[in-house]
Amino acid sequence: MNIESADVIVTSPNRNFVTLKITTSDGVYGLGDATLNGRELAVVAYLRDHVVPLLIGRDASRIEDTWQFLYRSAYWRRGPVTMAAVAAVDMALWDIKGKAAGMPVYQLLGGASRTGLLAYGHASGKELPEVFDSIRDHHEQGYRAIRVQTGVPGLKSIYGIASNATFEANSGVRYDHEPAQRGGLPNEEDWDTRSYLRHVPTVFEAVRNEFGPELPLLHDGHHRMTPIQAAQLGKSLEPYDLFWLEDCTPAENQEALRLVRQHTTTPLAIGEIFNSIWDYQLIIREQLVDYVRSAVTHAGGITHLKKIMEYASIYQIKSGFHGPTDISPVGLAAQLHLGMAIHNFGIQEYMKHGEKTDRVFQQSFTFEDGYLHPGEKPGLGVDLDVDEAGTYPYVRAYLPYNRLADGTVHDW
Ligand code: KDG
Ligand code: MG
Repeated sequence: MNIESADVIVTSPNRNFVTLKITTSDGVYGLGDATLNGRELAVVAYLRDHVVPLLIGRDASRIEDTWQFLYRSAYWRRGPVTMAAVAAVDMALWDIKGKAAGMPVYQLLGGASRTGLLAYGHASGKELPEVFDSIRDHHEQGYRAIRVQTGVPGLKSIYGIASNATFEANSGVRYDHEPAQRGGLPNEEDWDTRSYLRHVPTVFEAVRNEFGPELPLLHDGHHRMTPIQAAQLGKSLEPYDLFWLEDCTPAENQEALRLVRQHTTTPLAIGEIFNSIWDYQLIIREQLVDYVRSAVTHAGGITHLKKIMEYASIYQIKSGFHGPTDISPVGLAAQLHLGMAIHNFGIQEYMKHGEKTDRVFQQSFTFEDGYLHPGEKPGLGVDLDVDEAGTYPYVRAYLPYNRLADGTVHDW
């Protein structure tokens, strides 16, 4: 089972995806997701120019060894580009191992620890009535846990609100929030933390009054607060019993969370922009968070995220893997297999892809009654139609950024 070829496939059905396809000498192939939203071609170059030549002729069954070789032999470690590239190789090799064994990957990871994976969807709206409609709509789609993002009075456009502009830019496909704008340059959005801190608790109060105490509700702060502001928000949201408050501060300062923790019992989730276990070293050891947000795609693949989750399990910290539309169906499937197998699964973010994406990637995972399941196909259970993929060429897309009223660039 030596690796005979490795191809990088870039496709853009509504949004950009980067997929690695590894084929072995016995004709088995595996897929890995390497999509890094807004910086996709950096990973393509890293894979094509630096990683693919190292793969040819290697034994495809040696997953751990290949991971260690790619991580250590580069000398330059970590970083989103490197770790997305390593992740894609890792996923593809797990896919191959599953196909060779005739088993879904979750069986190779230890078998099912549960019957399905609780998923949360994204409800949003500029004003309260739209927020309510969006929550109802998600209920009807079967979601049993819902993230709520709201507009803020005085701010034109902010993270997390599905807008008509995004809808049009994505050729009329309703993504519940796809922030990357296709073509052109990054959108500038505006931000005011004090207005946000005043407004958000009023929305959660209204949502609880309308939908009752049972529904698990989540909220994403998207790295925009200082530690003391995050502490204030966590405290003011306590009466509304959030499932979690996500990315309340810029995640690279792990110690900031000590201060947040001292002041609030609102559960915290962090890590969608982390890419290695080292980013979690302090926050897991000091139990500063409750949920690990990394995606298989951005944190070195199944092999590495499994290690992060084993470390987290010592402290009763659970998973809440990142699953927006910029994780391809291959990346999503990989984390569903991992989520099935680990004991400390918490919840899975799930935004549905558009129809075109579903035609490019044939999926066998299912979403029923609020629960995801990776399916029973050998490997990861996702296939890629290369011809269909070829009909959607890459379109440059950028994530937006924020400025404050005085023009200062702010975290988005
Ligand atoms: O590419 C950026 C998105 O993945 C991110 O903005 C989505 O924060 C996000 C989430 O929680 O899904
Ligand atoms: Mg987030």
